[in-house]
Amino acid sequence: MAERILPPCRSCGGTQLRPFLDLGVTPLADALVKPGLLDDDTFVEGFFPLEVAFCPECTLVQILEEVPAEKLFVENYLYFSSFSDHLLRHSREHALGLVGSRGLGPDSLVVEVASNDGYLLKNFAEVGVPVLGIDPAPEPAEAAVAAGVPTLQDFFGVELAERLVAEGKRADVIIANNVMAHVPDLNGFVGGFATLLKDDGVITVENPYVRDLIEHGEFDTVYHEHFCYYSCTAVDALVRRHGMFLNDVEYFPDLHGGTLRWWIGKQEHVSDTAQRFLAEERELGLTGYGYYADFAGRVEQIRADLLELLRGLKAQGKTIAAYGAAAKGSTLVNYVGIDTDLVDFVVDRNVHKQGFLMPGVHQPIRPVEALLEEQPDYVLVLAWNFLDEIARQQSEYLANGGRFIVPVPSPAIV
Ligand code: JHZ
Ligand code: ZN
Repeated sequence: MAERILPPCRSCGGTQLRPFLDLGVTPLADALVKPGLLDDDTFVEGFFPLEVAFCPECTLVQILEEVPAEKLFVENYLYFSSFSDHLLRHSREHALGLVGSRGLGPDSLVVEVASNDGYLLKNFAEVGVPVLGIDPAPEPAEAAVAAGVPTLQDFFGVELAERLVAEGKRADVIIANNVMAHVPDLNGFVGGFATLLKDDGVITVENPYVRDLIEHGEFDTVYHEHFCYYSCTAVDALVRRHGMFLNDVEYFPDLHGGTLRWWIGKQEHVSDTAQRFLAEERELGLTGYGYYADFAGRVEQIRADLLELLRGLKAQGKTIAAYGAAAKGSTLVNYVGIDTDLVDFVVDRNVHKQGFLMPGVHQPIRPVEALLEEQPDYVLVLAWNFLDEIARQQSEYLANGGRFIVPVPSPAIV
């Protein structure tokens, strides 16, 4: 067999990538299907390989496939950040914290990359701090503008940063939440930060932590939008390449299954916390392939256990629905093979997703009220990261005898 040629690492360019998880071929996680399309003979749903690898040179975990960003974030992107109360609270606290600690005022500029529907920047705008959002997804970006958050509908990179600087714009604060994973050209992206940031400015980047992904079996957060899966070590190497430093780290265990916030600046003053995170990653072995080697086996076990659980319930004549037409939900149902024989429908609070079908397996997406109307015996919580928030909202469904199933870290009725 001919030797397989793998792409170079997205961060360091190294050519030694070592694959450790193969999720087969899956549809694009946010490519919800318009119902009429299934009757259209010309409709072909795209399926793409989904395989994860480790770079031994800079430690970055990444997928091998590169689906064009336009296809991911312009044509098929109905994710609206504002549908989670938890995320809105978390974002508001961060914004108000920055206004205080950085002394932001009418002469400052806060730029957010992947500003979505303005869920975060509106907090700065409310207290009179000038903001600029950047986001290529049409629907969320239009919602942001309507909410009073000036937004450039575009992808961020060095080129856009240079254009802004030429217009006299430099940022005191750059925020990039849940986007550094979404970037095919990582060095162009981080290079753009360096160009746009004032010398004494600060960047905060949030992203799910690869350590949580591995330790808690969160394989469903792997999908084509997520090119990369970060540790502090990988971020440190990446930003240093662009003359910046990872100066501090915060951890939010309950956000998106475990999220880190990295504080990055042009001057080096690395906190004890940041050093501790880096040291811990070395001790735990996140910097070597061995840490990832048994993950595929664990994922396979989750698949087998979940199928057994769902099939067992169906055999007893139980009805099952799912909660959350999340991107991660799409990976889960497609990889595990949860079709309409097992789960009848999916509910989601995001009105933009309702009426569509889940990618690949095609359950209809309905408003959350459908849970009380139909009172299915079980609800598979695809948005398990919001389990508490959802349980509070669905107290009536639960009081009526409904039960939740969570898929990870191991399938369980809760
Ligand atoms: P949610 C998102 O992934 C999008 P997804 C993105 N790709 C990313 O990188 C990660 O986050 C970090 C709905 N919902 O946020 C809203 C309710 O219906 O976990 C969403 O459709 N009721 C940028 O898509 C879905 O569930 C609720 O009460 O995997 C949750 O999707 C709540 C809280 C949410 O992420
Ligand atoms: Zn690398």
